[in-house]
Amino acid sequence: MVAAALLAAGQACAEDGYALWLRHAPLEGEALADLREAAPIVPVIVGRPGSPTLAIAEAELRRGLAGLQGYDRPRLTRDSTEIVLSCGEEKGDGAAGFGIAPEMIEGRQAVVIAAEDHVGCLYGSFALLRALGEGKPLSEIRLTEAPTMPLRMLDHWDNPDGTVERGYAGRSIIDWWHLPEKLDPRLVDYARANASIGINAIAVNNVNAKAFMLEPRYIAKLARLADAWRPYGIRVFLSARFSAPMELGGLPTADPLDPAVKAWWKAKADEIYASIPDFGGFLVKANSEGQPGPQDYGRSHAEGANMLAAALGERGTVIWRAFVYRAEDSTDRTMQAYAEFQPLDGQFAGNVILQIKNGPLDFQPREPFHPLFGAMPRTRVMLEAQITREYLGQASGIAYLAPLWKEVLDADTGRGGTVAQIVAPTGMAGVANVGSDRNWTGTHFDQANWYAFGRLAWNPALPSEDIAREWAAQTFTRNPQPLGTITAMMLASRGTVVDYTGPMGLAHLMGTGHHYGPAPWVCDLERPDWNPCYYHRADNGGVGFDRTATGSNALAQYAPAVAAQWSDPATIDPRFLLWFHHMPWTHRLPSGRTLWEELATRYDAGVAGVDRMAADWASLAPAIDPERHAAVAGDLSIQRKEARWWRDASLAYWQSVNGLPLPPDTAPPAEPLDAYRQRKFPEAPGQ
Ligand code: GCW
Repeated sequence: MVAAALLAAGQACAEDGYALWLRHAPLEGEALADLREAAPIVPVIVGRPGSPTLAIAEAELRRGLAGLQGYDRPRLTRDSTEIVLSCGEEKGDGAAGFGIAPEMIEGRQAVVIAAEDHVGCLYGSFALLRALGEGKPLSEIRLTEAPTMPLRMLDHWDNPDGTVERGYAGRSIIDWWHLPEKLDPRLVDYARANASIGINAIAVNNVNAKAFMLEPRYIAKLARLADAWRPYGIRVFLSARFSAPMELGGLPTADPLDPAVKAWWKAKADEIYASIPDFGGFLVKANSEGQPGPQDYGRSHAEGANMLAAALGERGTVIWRAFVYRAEDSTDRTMQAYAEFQPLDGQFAGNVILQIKNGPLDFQPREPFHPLFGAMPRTRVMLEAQITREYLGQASGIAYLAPLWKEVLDADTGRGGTVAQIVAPTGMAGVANVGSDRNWTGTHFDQANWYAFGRLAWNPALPSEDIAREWAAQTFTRNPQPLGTITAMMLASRGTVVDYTGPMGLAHLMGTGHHYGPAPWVCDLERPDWNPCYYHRADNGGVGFDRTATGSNALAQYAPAVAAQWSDPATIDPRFLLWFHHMPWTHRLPSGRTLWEELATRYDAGVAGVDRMAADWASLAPAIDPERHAAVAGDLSIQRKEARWWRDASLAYWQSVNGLPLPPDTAPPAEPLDAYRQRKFPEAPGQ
């Protein structure tokens, strides 16, 4: 009774976040009247035969339209607008996209979703619901869209035992142990959410892979997943351990040029394709962080990748990761992947894609784009982003990552286009952030990162702001005033995290192993390049990594025009200053402040930014359902604490190195440096 009265009054009711952006909450005001009057009939399918994919499109439209009209099932009138799915005969992969337009058909009002194939029609159905969900009138929706990138992929770092490397949202959503007999219905909801944003490929397991996942029993499990996801236009990929021929096949070597090794992989691929005819292929982390690879046998990455590519043949793709670096190599770590791979340009088989992280280090809150983009014109390359926030506060508070990815996608490589243009013919992968938590991603706002990743892989030209607004309108509220507040909070959030964790180009200052919280003082780890000190190089004289010609000269890996924009500390974008330059603490910046003063200002801005988010969110209480409002308020109070901790620990540490007094108006850290150094978190999640 009470709930009904609240609903009738248009009040929000309790929600747990499971529905994601697919809530289809009832429209309000004119938009509601408009859609109720149109009373869409869902759908009339032309272009039979039908398929599971079209059945899903139809069910989604039915469910979504009813929800938006505030009914439990669609209601018809004599003048109902027909929704017509006009699709080609094949299931297809949706690559040609869809069109949506109003039309008169035999004197009746209709909205036609037209596509060359069934998956295109599914994408069009979700797009129609998205536009309505943002409050656009049905009769005014006209869209023509096709995905920019063919491969729009999620990489799961999920282990077969249910743990998730760098996962902060509970356990893996894949219950490998009980597959193939038991398929959690949640995995179908997962596919549905992914299809709604155009994701079409999923690598199901950690790149630090177990060989046994190639055993027949796992192929059966994988086949069950592939069957469940196929109607949603999603293909499965498997992370493969390079040494599997030894571990599973009993061979004495995994040398990619060894005939027995080649034969083993060929037979394995045949076995997989016998159960999964549209298997996507293998994702491989080789000769990186202890993983086996072709270099163990004196072979190159290209020789390793090409051997696997030959085993797959035309049926699939090898996605080979460029994330390699060696402790024994004293070269600046950010230069090692380029040094390793650039000379191999032109040597990779046509069905190999090189997957390159957005920056040359490792998913830091801010990095310049990776110099390999544009530098391998004869190699298919794709972008790897991290949706899970390993280095950006994990699952605390809010950090909306579209601006981070846009910074990279929009960067001009100086070698034939922006990063987005370079990867457009291939694709983009994101390390997934979902887990068994009821809201999927640990915090409600982390859903936005999953959403934004999919939207950008579909269309990298979309502005971060538009994505934030459409997500928030579907997820929280369409009411313009609170919607504007949420959008603004999201847009500022990543810059805020950069400010309180590592401003001005500082990077990799996080705690050892778990990467949670500040630890800029760590200087004594066995591997030099795992030490924060390796990256900040702070001493009494200054701070920052000299990557100019007087230092590591990492700048030389970029196109000359790009290098030029970063080579002079006087003209460089200050956000990258300490990434490329070692500067005196007393160096004067364009702002008029010294470097030391500027750093203190940025840390304070970070803390203030989080306080502002918390206050803005508090002001939204009347506009958001109480359950999610309280959950986000809790997330933000954690983030407020963490921002202060980062600021205080960092300032205390820098001060211990530079011996300078705190700049005027800078509050002293709450505790002495040693207190921060003593904090230990052996139980931190995600390791
Ligand atoms: O960011 C680092 C992570 C590792 C990860 C590695 C990689 C899967 O700390 O946990 O391993 O990158 O991308 O391979």
